[in-house]
Amino acid sequence: MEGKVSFLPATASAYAGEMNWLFAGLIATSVFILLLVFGLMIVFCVRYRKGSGADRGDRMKKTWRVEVAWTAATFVLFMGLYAWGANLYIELHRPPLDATDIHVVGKQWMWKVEHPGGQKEIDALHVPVGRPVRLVLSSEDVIHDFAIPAFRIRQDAVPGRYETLWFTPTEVGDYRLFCAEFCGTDHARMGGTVTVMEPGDFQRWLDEQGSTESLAQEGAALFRQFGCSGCHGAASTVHAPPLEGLFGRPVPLASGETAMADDRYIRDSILMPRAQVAAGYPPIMPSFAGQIGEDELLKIVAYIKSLGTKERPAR
Ligand code: HEC
Ligand SMILES: [Cu+2]
Repeated sequence: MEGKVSFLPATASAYAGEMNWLFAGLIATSVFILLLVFGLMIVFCVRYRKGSGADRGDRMKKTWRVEVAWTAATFVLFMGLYAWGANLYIELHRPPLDATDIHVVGKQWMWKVEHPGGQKEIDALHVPVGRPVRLVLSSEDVIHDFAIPAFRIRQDAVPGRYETLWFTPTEVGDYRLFCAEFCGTDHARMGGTVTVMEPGDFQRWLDEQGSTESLAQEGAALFRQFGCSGCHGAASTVHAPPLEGLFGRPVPLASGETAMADDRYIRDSILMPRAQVAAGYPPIMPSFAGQIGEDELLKIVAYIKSLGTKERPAR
C-alpha cells in the first residue's frame, strides 16, 4: 500500500468482496442516471435552441404512460439497490454457528482483545485465514467504533450493551484497524493492526502467548468471588435458577414473554436483574452494575456459556 494511492482499500474478507460488488452497482446506477439526465438535457438544449426549426406545437399533450413508466422503473431500480444493501447488512449480523468468539472492549484510547483461550492483546487482533470469526464488542466508557476497512466492517461499541458482527478473512497479511467514532483527545491514535495468519501459524501464535487461563476459567473464579455461586451453586439453599445449559435456550419470563439466553441476555441479567425476571423465581437477585467491569463481565458470560454443554437439571 505504501506510496500508492488506490481507489479501494485491500479486499481481505469474503464480505469485502460482496461489498465491492454493491459499491460497483451503486456507482453504475449513478453513472447511468447521470448520463441519462445530462444526455437528455444536452439533446433538448440543441434541438430547441433559439432559432432552430424544431416543431414546438402540441405542447399541452400529456402522456401519462411515460410518466408512470419512468417512475416505476426508477422505483424498482432503487428498491433493488436497497434490498441488495439491506441483505448484506443483515448477513453481517448473522454469524455461522461454527464462528470463533473474540471479545473486544473499547476504552479511551485503546482496543482490548480477548481470545476464547484467554490470550489477550491490545490494539492488535490476530485471526486465522478462512475461518469465521464473531466479534463481541463492548465499551468501558464512551461510544467507540470498531472498523477494519480491508474487511469492510464497522460497528459501534456502545457502553452498556454487546454488539456483534462477523467476518471470514480471505487474505493473509496485516491490515489497519481504526476507531471510527470521535471519542476524545486521542481518538486519532486509537487503532492498531489486524494480522491474518495461516491456521497453523495462528495456532502457534496462540500457544506462544503462554499458558493463560481460559476466559471461562477466569469467569468461574469471578463467579465465586462475586458470590454468584452462593445463590446459583448446586449446594445453595436460595431459590435461584441453575445456569447449566442456559446458554442458547429460550427462557420463559415472569412477564409471560420468552427471551433467548444469548450474550446480551446474560449480561443484562447480571446488570439489570429486574428487567427480565425468570418465570417461577423471586426477583431477589441484586444488580451488579458498577461493581463488575466489562472485562470481568465477558469472562463471567464465557463461564456461563461453558456450562451450556452440560445436561440441564430439572427446574
Ligand atoms: C441473592 C441471590 C443471587 C445472587 C447473589 C446472584 N443471583 Fe443470579 N439470579 C438469582 C435469582 C433468584 C434469579 C431468577 C430471577 C431473575 O431472573 O432475576 C437469577 C437469575 C440469573 C440469571 C438468569 C437465569 C435464567 O434462567 O434466566 C443469570 C444469568 C444470573 N442470575 C447470573 C448471576 C451471576 C453471574 C451472578 C453473580 C455476579 C448472580 N447471578 C448472582 C439470584 C441470585
Ligand atoms: Cu474510540
